[in-house]
Amino acid sequence: MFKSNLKRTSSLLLIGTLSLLTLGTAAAEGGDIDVTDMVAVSFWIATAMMLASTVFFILERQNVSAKWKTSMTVAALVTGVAWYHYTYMREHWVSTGESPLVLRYVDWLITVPLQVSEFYLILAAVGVASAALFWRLLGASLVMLIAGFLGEAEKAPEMPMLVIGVIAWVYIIYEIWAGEAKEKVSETSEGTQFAFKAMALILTFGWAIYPLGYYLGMDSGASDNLNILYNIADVVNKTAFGLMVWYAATMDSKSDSSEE
Ligand SMILES: *C/C=C(C)/C=C/C=C(C)/C=C/C1=C(C)CCCC1(C)C
Repeated sequence: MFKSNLKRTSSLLLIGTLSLLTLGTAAAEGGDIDVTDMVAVSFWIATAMMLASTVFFILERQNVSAKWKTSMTVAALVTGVAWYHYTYMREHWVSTGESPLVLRYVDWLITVPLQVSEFYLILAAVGVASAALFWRLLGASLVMLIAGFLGEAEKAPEMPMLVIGVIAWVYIIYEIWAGEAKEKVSETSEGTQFAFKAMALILTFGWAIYPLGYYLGMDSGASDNLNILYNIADVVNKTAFGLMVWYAATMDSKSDSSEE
């Protein structure tokens, strides 16, 4: 009892300190946005969602059983890193009206590997994933992101880069739905099975929003569509992804405590 109160107090202190440290950047200048600027509104909503999710995942970490704690930490890191970048991306959009291309890809370059690690961690903890699977997924996601960046930055032709990116993404989907983890996962806990299913669905349907945004943004001057879709996609794939992990964790944590 005392110990868990202590833990809770220390995590609240941590959050409090972090919030104070970052308030300056979070509440950036240029807070005025045009009411007709839907892209700016979507940047603001995504920023707030990322912050709220981060706080939620950190606090809820206390309520899940030990084996899920690392997964909750990684979920909080994903939304936390995204929140940090969103405060700048939002500012970039509001003050220039242009896509925050570099910031966006810097964020993805950190958060996508973190999510791949999350996927691997959950499966590796129950012995159904090999390190080789992790490296294959990481490699494919890097190919996907680098192709996307080169295309969007107009350092390489946009359409071929989209095709390369999509091939890498389809390969990831294939690994998940038909690869080595698939058969073995049915022997694991209810929570792990749920997390696996949810992640497979998110990587297939949630991730599909990104190539759509890229495609619609290829028309120069269509950066509104691209940014709104990317912002929605980030909320779905980071917040919802973390929530699925949290839900899976609570499923297992409940059955663990009733066994005691
Ligand atoms: C938190 C950020 C996430 C989960 C970002 C995911 C990004 C993608 C799935 C991007 C996919 C793309 C393709 C499939 C084709 C090429 C263009 C990209 C990079 C937008």
